[in-house]
Amino acid sequence: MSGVLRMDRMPHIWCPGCGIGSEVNAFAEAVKRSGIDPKKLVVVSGIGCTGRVAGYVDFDSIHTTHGRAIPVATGVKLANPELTVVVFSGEGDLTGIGGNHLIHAARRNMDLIVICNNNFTYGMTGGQVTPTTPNSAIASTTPYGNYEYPFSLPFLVDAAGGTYIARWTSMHARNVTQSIEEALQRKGFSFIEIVSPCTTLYLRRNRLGDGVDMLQDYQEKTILKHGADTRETAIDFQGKIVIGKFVDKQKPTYLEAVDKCCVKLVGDDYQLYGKTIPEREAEAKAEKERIAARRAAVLAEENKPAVTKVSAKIPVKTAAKKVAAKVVKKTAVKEATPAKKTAAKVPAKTAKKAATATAKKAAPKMAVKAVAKKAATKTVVKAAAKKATAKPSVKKTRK
Ligand SMILES: Cc1ncc(C[n+]2csc(CCOP(=O)(O)OP(=O)(O)O)c2C)c(N)n1
Ligand code: SF4
Ligand SMILES: [Mg+2]
Repeated sequence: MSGVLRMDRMPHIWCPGCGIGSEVNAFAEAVKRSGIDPKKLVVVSGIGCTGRVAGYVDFDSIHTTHGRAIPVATGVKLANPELTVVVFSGEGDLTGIGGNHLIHAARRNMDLIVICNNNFTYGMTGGQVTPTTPNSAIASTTPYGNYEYPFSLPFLVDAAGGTYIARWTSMHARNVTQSIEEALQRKGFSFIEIVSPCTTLYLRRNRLGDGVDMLQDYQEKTILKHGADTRETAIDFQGKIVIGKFVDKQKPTYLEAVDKCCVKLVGDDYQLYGKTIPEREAEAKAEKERIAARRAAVLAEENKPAVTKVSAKIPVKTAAKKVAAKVVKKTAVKEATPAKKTAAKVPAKTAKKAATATAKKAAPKMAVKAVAKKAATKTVVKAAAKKATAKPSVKKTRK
């Protein structure tokens, strides 16, 4: 995950079994696979446990005030339309205090990707009821059970005008990655809800077990239904959870609508940030091609077969040692044979010197040296052979 997450900030603050970690992992994977230039990606979070995501990603990011992630992200996008802007926040932040911003960004088809961690509770502040807490569920503020009717987020965002809407649980890591990858490639308002366990507050207070119990529960209770009518995606307490990609449609984004209106007023001379529409379109096309090339490279790397030859992995030093051991395994006499061939070429004086030096050392070592240097004389060979056969054994050398 290095290059995507700030590993120097680990360990993170999330509780064991909390779903946020898996979601961040899936997000990191999606970014890596998408081919998006990390320098052109911005992550914005509000306040809450999920809001901490902005602090862990290795991109430009903003940890903004409670409920204000979407307006801040909108500002970033309008200031520099070349950026890909992702909002990663909790359902309390996005649909409670920030609910107004959510529906208006969806209505405008603002070019944003909103990843909403829905754990049915205000995790960071102690487990209060939120706009998605299922009816009858217990929260710190509804100790006798929630008597309100919750939002179904896909239905809310669909009604408001969102153009890409999907829902998964934190157990569906691969689907989450695919959805985020898809959203990163498209224009307009994308909303991805991820139902996730808040083990410490929601699960414990409702006696639903731990994180693993909830993953099992998700496995049993989820119904995959791509293209489902969002009116049928409500979640009852411990009831079925409809998951899938519900909406994927095209309509002009906010910036495209602004362009269209301004061209009508100003004519073809209209410029945004000093660039005409054809200039911006050409730049966008070139960037798209760069993204496609990077994505193809990442996918090709993923499909590359792993290096299987063990020998290729052996570090040079180890390989050398192995060769040496092989040489030593044979007796010194045997090893001396190739040396014999070169013996005649070496002057007698050198031979005497070498013989004295090598005789002091252990025979196996000497044998290795002899082969490597190919410089032993007949005398050396004889001396080495004598010593090697007489004393040191292979066993001793292995020690
Ligand atoms: C203006 C304001 N009101 C209230 C708070 C307190 N507060 C901080 S986080 C939070 C709830 C966050 O819940 P959610 O967005 O669901 O995130 P989670 O912790 O569940 O991931 C609240 C109410 C605040 N920080 N600022
Ligand atoms: S309090 Fe809940 S949401 Fe927050 S980190 Fe812990 S389990 Fe996750
Ligand atoms: Mg929450």
